[in-house]
Amino acid sequence: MEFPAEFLNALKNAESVLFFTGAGISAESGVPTFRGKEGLWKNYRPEELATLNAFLENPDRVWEWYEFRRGIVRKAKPNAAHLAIVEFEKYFREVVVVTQNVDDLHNRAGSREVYELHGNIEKNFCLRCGKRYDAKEFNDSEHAPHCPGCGGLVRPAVVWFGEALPADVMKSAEEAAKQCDVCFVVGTSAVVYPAAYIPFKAKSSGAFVVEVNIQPTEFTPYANLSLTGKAGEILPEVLRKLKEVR
Ligand code: BV8
Ligand code: ZN
Repeated sequence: MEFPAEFLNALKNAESVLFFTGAGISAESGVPTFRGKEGLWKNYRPEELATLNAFLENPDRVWEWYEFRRGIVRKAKPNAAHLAIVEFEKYFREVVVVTQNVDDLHNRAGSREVYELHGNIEKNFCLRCGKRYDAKEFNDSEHAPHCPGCGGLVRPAVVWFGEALPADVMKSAEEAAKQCDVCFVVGTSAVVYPAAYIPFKAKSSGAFVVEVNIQPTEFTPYANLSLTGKAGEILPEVLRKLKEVR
């Protein structure tokens, strides 16, 4: 695969690289995307399940859907794209991952600096006292569990529609976007806000922004370069080229 000189120069001179990732980076691990034809949402519209109201209205239905997704995620393994990002850490002072995914695959791949803007499906917390619990503490309960401490309802520690993103995580992500020299936008339809502001923040701070996707997205017109193809094929290709230029 050939890459334009401008991109190779940006990689050659970069100190800090940011990877902004969405569900598409986990597609090759067998984790369905959200809005693709085989999307997780296929029987439901996202707003129907990934909201606090939906959970309060029918805790067991939403809990069951997250248990179904945890089953998929636990069987999944980090793929060549996640692993290539870890390899990048050998070649740059700083490699930061800002992900919208809740599937824990960047952590499991071994990335050192990961900001999970939408939380993590392996974590829960009590709605009443806020106590945090690992998903494994309520393994296979098909009912939304109650907090052993106070009896409150326990929910997945993910950011639902209409909920604020964790302010500290968003702040670190924005900081990373401002600092980075190259920003990869990988496997995201770039329609969910405020997360989708991150690549724009990188761009407006002067980063060279490269999109990696199997098809054009809302962000494509703003990218310096769009690499069309699967993340699991393209990122290892970029890494191979990187070894020649760094
Ligand atoms: C909020 C966690 C207010 C749960 C998720 C403007 C500003 C602020 C908010 C809004 C706004 N406009 C609208 C809103 C509201 C809303 C929103 O953005 N709606 C959208 C749908 C229009 N935003 C919110 O509600 C946010 N909160 O605004 O709160 C507030 C503020 C202050 C105080 C109080 C309240 C919260 C949004 C977070 C929702 N939670 N997930 C869970 O996972 O169950 S969102 C969900 O979408 C996932 O996190 C997912 O990651 C994310 C984005 O989707 P993508 O990752 O992009 O996945 P998608 O399937 O769409 O695309 C996959 C892509 O991969 C495709 O492009 C495909 O081509 C590509 N692909 C496929 N295979 C491959 C590939 N690419 C490469 N290789 C492959 N092999
Ligand atoms: Zn509690």
